[in-house]
Amino acid sequence: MSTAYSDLPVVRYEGPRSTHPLAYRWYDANRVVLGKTLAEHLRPAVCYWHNFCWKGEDVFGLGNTVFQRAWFAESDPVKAARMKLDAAFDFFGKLGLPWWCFHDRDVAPEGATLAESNRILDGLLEAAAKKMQDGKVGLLWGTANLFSNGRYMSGAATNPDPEVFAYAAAQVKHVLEWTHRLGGENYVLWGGREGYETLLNTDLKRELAQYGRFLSAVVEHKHKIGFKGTILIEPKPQEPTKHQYDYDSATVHGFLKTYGLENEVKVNLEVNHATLAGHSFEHEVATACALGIFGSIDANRGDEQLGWDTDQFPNNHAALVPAMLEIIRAGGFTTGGTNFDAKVRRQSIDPIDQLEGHIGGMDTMARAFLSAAALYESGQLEKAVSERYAGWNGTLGQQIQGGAGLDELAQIVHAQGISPTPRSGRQERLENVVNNFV
Ligand code: XLS
Ligand code: NI
Ligand code: NI
Repeated sequence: MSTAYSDLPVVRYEGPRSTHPLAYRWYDANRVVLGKTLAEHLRPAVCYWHNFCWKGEDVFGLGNTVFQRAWFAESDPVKAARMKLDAAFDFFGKLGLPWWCFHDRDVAPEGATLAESNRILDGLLEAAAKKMQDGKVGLLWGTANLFSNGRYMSGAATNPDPEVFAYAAAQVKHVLEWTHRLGGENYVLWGGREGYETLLNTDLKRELAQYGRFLSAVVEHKHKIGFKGTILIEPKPQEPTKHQYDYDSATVHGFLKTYGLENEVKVNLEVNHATLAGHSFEHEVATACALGIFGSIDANRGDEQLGWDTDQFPNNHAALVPAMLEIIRAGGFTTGGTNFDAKVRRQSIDPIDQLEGHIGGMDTMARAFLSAAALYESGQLEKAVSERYAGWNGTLGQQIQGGAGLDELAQIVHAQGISPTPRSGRQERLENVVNNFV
């Protein structure tokens, strides 16, 4: 069977000096660092939607397919979905990356009813299961598309109409069960339309409660079917809604606490979603790690001049070193991984462009990881940080952590004549240390 990707070579690691455009220069999958291979540390995944579903359209070119792929030209939607599936697995094989991710509606077209949609999806995912039998590609996560169809225009779980809530629940049940069957490591919920356009027509309190109920139902069902993977929420502050409820790591954590789900659900953090929320990516990772909800990442980048989710491939490893360091400090991924939620630009119309986008993205993530691992192993930052907080291991620090109150602390200050002396944070020195490793 020939696909859009058949003529492309299998990508191999050739090292930093290679000038071959279709070789990895930094991603040496089997290289062992910090006790594990790079493939095990990064757990890279190729996403279905940007690669095989997006036709290169933009809002000024709606209905104008610029990517010529056989499955876009096929008029029978189920046949087209089969061709797309063959092409997808061909592409995964060329990259040699170990994981993939999908939305239900990426893989299969919608039918007239949910029952029909499920039947079509079953056929396609049975075929995907067969392709996965050789064990070369596993499912990092599955998810249900609860944002494209018009029924979800006012949200899925947070819709004012309970029928939409129920429909979304039924859709998630099916995809969660399939994710389980395909051995998925995680199940993702990105609440693209779980938010509001205007408060004038919105009962925010009610919508949050609906969302809490929905998420609890997902967790209950996960346990009912014995799914051992992690349920992940993917925070994003806005787009498509003006305000999205899953704004960032801290907001999601507060939400999970409210519904008693903080030990059940973690976050899938996307680089450019962090930027859109006004944070750095490392801030989002560090916050999630500190709050115990770090799960997985969606690797991509935005554009400094554009305030939306441009989903470009990461290409600046230095910018990602601080986030990688946070991931390493927190002990790395467990069920999570690095999903390339990234696409080529509209003018990059050839299949080879997609291959090169992933090669660059993979090398960027690998190089960032290697730099962060070396930085971590040098111990220089860890030493500086532990020295900075050393006082907390002393008597006073212990007293405070032991619950000393205002009276007791006031007494100590007066009795010991405490008068703190400010100390430099040494930011420039530490920035110079980081620069020695990028
Ligand atoms: C959109 C999101 C989406 C999720 C999966 O901005 O990144 O692609 O990753 O629904
Ligand atoms: Ni995104
Ligand atoms: Ni994403």
